[in-house]
Amino acid sequence: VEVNLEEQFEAKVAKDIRIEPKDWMPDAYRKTLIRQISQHAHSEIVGMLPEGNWITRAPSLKRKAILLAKVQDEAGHGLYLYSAAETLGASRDQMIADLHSGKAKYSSIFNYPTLSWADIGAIGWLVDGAAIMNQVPLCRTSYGPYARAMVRVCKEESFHQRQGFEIMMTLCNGAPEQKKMAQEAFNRWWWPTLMMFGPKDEESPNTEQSMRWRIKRFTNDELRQRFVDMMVPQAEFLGLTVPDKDLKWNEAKNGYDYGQIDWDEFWSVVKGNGPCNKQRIQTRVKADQEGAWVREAALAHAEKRAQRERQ
Ligand code: FAQ
Repeated sequence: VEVNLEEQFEAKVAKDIRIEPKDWMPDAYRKTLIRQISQHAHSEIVGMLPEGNWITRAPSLKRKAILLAKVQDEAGHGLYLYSAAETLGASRDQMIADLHSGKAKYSSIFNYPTLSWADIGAIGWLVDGAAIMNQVPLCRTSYGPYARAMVRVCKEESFHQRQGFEIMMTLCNGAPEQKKMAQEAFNRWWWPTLMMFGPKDEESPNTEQSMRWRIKRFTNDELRQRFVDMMVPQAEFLGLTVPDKDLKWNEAKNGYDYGQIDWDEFWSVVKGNGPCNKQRIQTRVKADQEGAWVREAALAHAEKRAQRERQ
């Protein structure tokens, strides 16, 4: 029976028929999805922190309202993604406990500090740009609830990227000091953004199987290359210099060659030793502790209402 189920599963995946929560699936497929979706959820939640740092310091009321809306969208994305992971049998309490204990991974990018307002522009433009590049193909991922969550997430990410690009435009068309701020933020975020796509294909243990299961639709290096090719003209349009002396158009491959990524830095950040890892986790743990009374009160209230209805 098992063999038959496995064959049916493979056939569905091959035909691009979505796998749904109650369908049979191999344990390893379930496990890898829980891993990827929970990491993605944690990234959205931790991803609120670098930008949250600037909400009270945004340069105008309008900028503040826009940033507040963007950060709230990220909270929403985290919640859809935790729900998608729950459909696979993962417990939300366990996922959050794993984040807080340092056991669970989340995107390396959110362990870098936001030093100036231009970093908020750079995050929207580059980090959300990379997120879209990675997530648009995930709208066609083989697991139904994840694919459907990605559709809405991508719409919101497109708005986020435009707001980031618009901040960069304003700075680049402003005073020389503003242009300088934009270039410095670009210099800080460019390389860490390239690392978001994950290790090189030959060093990515999960890619091959995830491609076979159509969880991933492109490899890490394919998406990274597309991202570089998309961003270079945008940087030129802004009048900014890509901080990579090895960047060069390659006619033969119809794309840019780019310099060496510092993989030691990447793994050091992934292992918890980036500039802000400890602070990020501490902030989440503190928020969890300080919010405990709200969860208890909500549960007590729900219980009281249920009791009243039973009477
Ligand atoms: N950081 O074998 P692979 C956002 C880990 S966007 C940390 O290649 P895989 C929106 C990887 O988990 C950011 N760890 O793994 C936003 C694996 O570890 P494991 C989130 C990384 O899964 C914008 C190991 O290295 N987006 O949040 C990273 O096939 C602005 C080996 O790697 C997603 O999560 C990294 N950068 O490919 C929010 C998208 N890269 O578990 C706020 C969905 C790799 O074996 C503000 N995820 N690792 O111990 C994916 O597409 C994939 O999971 C990849 C990694 C491509 C990230």
